[in-house]
Amino acid sequence: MTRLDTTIVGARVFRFPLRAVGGLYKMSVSHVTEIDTHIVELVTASGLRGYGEVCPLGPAYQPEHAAGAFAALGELLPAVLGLDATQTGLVNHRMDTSLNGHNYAKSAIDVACWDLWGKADDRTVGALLGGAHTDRVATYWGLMPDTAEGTAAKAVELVAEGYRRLQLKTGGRPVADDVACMRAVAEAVPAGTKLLADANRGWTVRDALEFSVACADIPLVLEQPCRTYEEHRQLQSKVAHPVFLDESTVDVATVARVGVEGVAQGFGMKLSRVGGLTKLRAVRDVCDALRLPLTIDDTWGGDLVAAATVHMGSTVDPLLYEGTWTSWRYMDESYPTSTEPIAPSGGTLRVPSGPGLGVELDLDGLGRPVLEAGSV
Ligand code: 0XW
Ligand code: MG
Repeated sequence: MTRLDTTIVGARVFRFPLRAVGGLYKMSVSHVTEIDTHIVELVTASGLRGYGEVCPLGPAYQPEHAAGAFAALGELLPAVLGLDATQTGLVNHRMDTSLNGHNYAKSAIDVACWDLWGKADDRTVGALLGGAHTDRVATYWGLMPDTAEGTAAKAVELVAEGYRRLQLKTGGRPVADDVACMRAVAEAVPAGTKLLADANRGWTVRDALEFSVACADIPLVLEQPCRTYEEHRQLQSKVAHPVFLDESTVDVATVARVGVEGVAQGFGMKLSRVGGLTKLRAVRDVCDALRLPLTIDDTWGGDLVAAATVHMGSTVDPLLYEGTWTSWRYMDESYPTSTEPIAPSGGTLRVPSGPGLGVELDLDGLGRPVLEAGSV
C-alpha cells in the first residue's frame, strides 16, 4: 500500500470567539468574559488536512494571550512547511529553533500534526500515543468563588450528576471564606469525593498554611497555591495536605524537578502550556516513572482541544489519572462540528473513535482565515 504523502505544504488559521456562560469565568487573580480561540489547519501534499487549536484563558492566567498566539503562529507556520507532519519530533525541533518560547502557539501546530498522522494511518491519536485504557474518561468541575451555601448546593448537584472530583476556586478573598466554603462542601458531599482548593497562584505562603491548618481534618489537595517554586518549597512538609502544581509546571524539566525534589505530589497539566502532545507525552511518562498523579487539561477551547486532551488522558495509567477538564459547559457556544460534541455526561467525557483527533469541523462556520502560509 502506498502511504499518503504527509509533507506539510500549507496552513491556515481561523479565529472564533468563545464566550463564557453568564459572561464570566472567575478565578482568584484573573477572570475572562470572551476569548478568541485560534484553529490551525495544516494541509499536506496529498490533500489531507489536520487541525489543532490554541485558546489561552485570557491574558492574565499564564504568560499567554490570544494576540500572542496569532503573532507566534505567523512566525512558526512558514517554518514547518516542507516537514513530514508524522515526524513530530522534527516538527517540534524546527519550531523550537525558529521561535524561542511561545509553547502555546506551538501546541496547536503539534496537535494538528498528530491529527494528520492519525488520519494518514487510520488510527486514533490515543492509539498513536501508546493506546487508550478506556473510551470514556473522568472529568471534574471547577467551582467559582461563591458563598458556602451556594458552593455546597452546586457541589451536591454535581455529585448527583456523576462528578467525583471538585475543584474549588480559592484566593482573592479572606482565607476564612475559603475555609467556610470547603467545610460546607466536605460536609455535603459523600466521603471519597476528591476535593481540591485551587488558588490559581492567589495565596501567599501564610494564606496556604492558614487554610491547610484550618482544614486539617478534610482530605483535600492544595492546587497551585502560590506563584513561585520557592514559595511552594517553603510549604513542603509544613502543610497538612498534598500540593499539586498547575501554572508553575511549564515544561518536562520542571515536572521532573518537582517530582524528584518532592515539592509537589501531583499536577494539573495543560496541553498548551507544555507545547502540545509530543511534549505532554514526555510529561506523562515522567509522571508515570515517578508515580505522580496528573490531570490532562487545557486552558480553554472547543472540541479540538477537548479531543486532544481526552485522547492523551485515556492513555495515562488509570492509577495516576485525575481526569480531564474541558470548557464545554462553561461556554455559551463553540465552533461548529459535524461530529458529536465531546460534552460531559455522568461526570465523564467520550473519547472520539474516528481517525486522528476524531473531530470533523464545519469549515463554513469558521469564516475567512486570518492567516495563510504555503499552498492551501
Ligand atoms: C479549572 N481549570 C482546569 C480550567 C481553567 O483553565 C483553569 C483551570 C485550573 O485548574 O487552573
Ligand atoms: Mg489549576
